[in-house]
Amino acid sequence: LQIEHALHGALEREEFQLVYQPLVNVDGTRPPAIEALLRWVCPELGPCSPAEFIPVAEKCGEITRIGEWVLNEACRQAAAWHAAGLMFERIAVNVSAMQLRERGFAEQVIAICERHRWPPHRLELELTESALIRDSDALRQCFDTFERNGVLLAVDDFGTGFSNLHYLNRFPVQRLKIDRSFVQRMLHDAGTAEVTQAIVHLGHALGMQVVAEGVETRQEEAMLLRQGCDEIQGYLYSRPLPSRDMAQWLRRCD
Ligand code: G
Ligand code: G
Ligand code: MN
Ligand code: NA
Repeated sequence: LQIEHALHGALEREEFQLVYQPLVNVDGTRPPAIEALLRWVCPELGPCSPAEFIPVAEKCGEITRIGEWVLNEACRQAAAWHAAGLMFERIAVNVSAMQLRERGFAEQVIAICERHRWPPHRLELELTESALIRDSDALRQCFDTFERNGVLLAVDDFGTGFSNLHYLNRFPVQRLKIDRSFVQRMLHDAGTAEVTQAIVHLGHALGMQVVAEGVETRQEEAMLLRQGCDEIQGYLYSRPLPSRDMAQWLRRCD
């Protein structure tokens, strides 16, 4: 209730900010991608994680406006970086299952791309598995619009939910992101390493790329590379950074 109260009007008071974290392409043939992550410093409650306030925003309906702000701000920033000559392959934005179910969501996404002249094929939406457990005409239409326009889809935190593998194959998903809990355990637990290897094989069998998130050490990176992972994300390369620091990181990387 405290969070719900504090969320009300937080957008107007400009309390939200995006930070950015790179996803590094393993073979170095493509520039990195960038994921936008939402941050909220509430004047009363202090810093509040999206893991805490997104579920509240979903329940009270604020997610619609907050999600639109995130998409708009991420595309605005991405277009500004590209205009400044910074190289990166795509911008990834987290989208909640509830946003996906809103009427006209796909059209809103395309309109935001057009507003900032950001190519839709350079925008990736990160969905959780909960968005993919059911099929419906509305969801199908939404995904059709994304596919027609080239908007990319990734499944975030893969392995922690209950994906319907049938839908995973039918929906136009280009990428799986192995949840960081697997990465944290894989060096110490042979069973977990087999799970990450199986996810890489599954993704590749479905024609998808596979990303490992939460990679913190060279040893984790080495094992993931041996397993055939396509992209690596984690503190090993960079923590999530404010936009100016992200721009610097991209310049150094060039
Ligand atoms: O960045 P951090 O580790 O605090 O993120 C915690 C969780 O919040 C992660 O699951 C992440 O995917 C989610 N998250 C971060 N930013 C956004 C956002 O803009 N929208 C949604 N729906 N989830 C987000
Ligand atoms: O669910 P999602 O993958 O969107 O969550 C991303 C969150 O994971 C971000 O909030 C970010 O702060 C966190 N994160 C990113 N890289 C690492 C990492 O290497 N280690 C840990 N512990 N957390 C990470
Ligand atoms: Mn994510
Ligand atoms: Na994740």
